[in-house]
Amino acid sequence: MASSSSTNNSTDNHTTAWDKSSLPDQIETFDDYKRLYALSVEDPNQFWKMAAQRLNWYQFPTKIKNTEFDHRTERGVEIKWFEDGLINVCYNCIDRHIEKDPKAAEKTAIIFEPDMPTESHHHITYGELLLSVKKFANVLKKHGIKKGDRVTIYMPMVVETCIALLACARIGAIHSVVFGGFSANSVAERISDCESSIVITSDFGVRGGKCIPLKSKIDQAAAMPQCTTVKTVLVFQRNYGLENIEEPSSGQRSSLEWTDGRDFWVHEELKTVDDNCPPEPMNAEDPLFILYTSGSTGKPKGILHTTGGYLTYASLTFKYVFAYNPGEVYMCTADVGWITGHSYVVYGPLSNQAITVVFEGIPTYPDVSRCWNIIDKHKINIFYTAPTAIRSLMAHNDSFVTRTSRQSLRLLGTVGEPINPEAWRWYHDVVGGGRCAIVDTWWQTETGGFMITPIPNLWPLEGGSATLPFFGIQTQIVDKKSRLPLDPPSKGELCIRDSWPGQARSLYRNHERFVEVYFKPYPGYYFSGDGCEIKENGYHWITGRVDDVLVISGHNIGTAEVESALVQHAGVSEAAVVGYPDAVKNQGMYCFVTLKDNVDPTDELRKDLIKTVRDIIGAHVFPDIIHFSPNLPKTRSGKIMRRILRKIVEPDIHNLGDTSTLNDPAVVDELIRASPRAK
Ligand code: 6R9
Repeated sequence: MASSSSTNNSTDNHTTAWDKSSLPDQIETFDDYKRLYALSVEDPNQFWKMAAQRLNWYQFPTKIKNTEFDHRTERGVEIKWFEDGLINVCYNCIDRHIEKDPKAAEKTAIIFEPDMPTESHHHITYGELLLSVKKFANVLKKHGIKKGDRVTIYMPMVVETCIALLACARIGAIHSVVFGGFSANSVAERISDCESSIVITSDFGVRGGKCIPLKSKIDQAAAMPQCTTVKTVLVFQRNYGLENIEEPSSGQRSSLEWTDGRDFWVHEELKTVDDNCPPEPMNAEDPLFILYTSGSTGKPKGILHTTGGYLTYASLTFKYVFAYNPGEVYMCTADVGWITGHSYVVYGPLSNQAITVVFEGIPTYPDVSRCWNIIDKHKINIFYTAPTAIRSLMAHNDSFVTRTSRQSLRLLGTVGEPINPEAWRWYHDVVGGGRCAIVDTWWQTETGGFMITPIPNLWPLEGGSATLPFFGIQTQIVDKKSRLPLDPPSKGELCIRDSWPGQARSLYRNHERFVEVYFKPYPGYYFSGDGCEIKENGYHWITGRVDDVLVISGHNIGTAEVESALVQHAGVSEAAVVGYPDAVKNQGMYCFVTLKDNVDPTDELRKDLIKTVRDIIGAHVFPDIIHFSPNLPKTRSGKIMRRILRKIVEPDIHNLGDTSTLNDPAVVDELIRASPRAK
């Protein structure tokens, strides 16, 4: 196995001070940040060459950056990083740690925390992970999978899922993970879009005390007319201690349907292969994975990430933003079905030889202390989750948190949505005991890794602001009306001026749509689809998706701002605000509000909430309708689906669009029944 070349040995220097030819181990001061940031935008070739040196290449690239953002040029939008480099992602996540120090084989890579706290957890060492990955990669090979083939992965949050990703990366197959909550129909759509011949799944998953059938969904998906490519289904067995699990229907577990010649148990297949599986040297621009995200309309978008740039970026952002120290225990609650799981459960942590926790369950099972108990149980130092989880946990008595110790915590993080200042404060004061910084990381499936984020303890935090851009990221606010770039301080739509290595290269087999969605809106820029305000001090405040701005009586009102005001009221747990057409004011403001436990939905409270919003934002802001609802429609990754709420209040309830990503579709019917406008 080739390892570091002589120009590529910076990993050995990490204990020494920054010598300007390699990146420092950690960013220690604001001055260091400023100096390196300046270098990263003035000389991206030098900066990203140093970042790439943190990895081990078979052939270190001679070309670093080769990108074009302007679709009007002859070349058109094209993004290439490290294009003549050869590298393997799996090798960088496992083998190289052991080759550098054989003792690493005995060190923990993954801690598995099962859904049921009483079921035993286990530690998987780097040595064990390597063996499992090699063997599973050989199972894939045995079934004909080779470099460039697409592999659909439909799995629960278990270690085997990480093994499946890494095994694909090892042999150069392109994985497409589909979150285990998606319907058979959605899986079928995603399988057929990328034409996978193989699906990796599990007999079932376990989540929140319930058994979730996965294999049977694949049976259904594979039987659908649009799904014609599946030749092989590899089935993991969720076969450890499973008393007290609620089955979806009687006998589900015992009566798995089986198609001979297509379906194979992984544990049986593993007995037939050896453990010799050298990693495949991949070109830096060979695809690593496809991950589907829902677009605002139509078919899901198959976001395509490639090998060298993605890993360089996921690895460096993980190291610096979590200021990760060897031996620390890190936990991210995201599912591997989302980009956060790809970059910050698997690839970012493992490429840094971190200890990463894989949590099978949910934060509210068996009770709302679960996350804090896990932190104590595994002595977690870094905890990364989503604002929606924080808000739902915050709605309960603080004693669920304070009865745990949480002394091991050093750093907290959030991702997925703007965090309202109240939730930020609670997370900081109650969960972190006031001791831990919070990294509010703004990024997207398309960006591969963190884009705007604090680096801990280098500059003051302001709850609700993702603060400053990461190295190499040049943010640009543009004005929606004039289409012109605005100098800060400014408020408008958030674009990025130049490429970074972690950026998606295209949509799978649909470059045209990629250019259409991300590059045509503001020629020469990557358009994020988010609104943002950059204040005097340079801090970035993400205001939510730009389609979430209301124009009421000539005033632009960010729905996120109103939501943040509503949740400052002591009785409110969560709020979602959307507009509806109004002949007089252009739009009216409709607020869906979830109250905390034991708070009554009275008219008195309605008035009080309107007053709260006007007090906080201004008298020009007036919630027209306040609709109390115990639940809001959410995606399975916890984002409120405002698109559906807009349809309910418009009202246009017969065109709700794609609802396949909803966590609980019944919520929508309930809202329609109770809405004064959905008649
Ligand atoms: C990583 C991830 C991307 C969208 C993004 C934005 C929202 C993510 C955020 C945030 C405010 C943050 N978002 N992080 N908004 N502050 N720290 O979530 O990827 O699922 O593709 O969603 O999420 O609206 O555009 P993805």
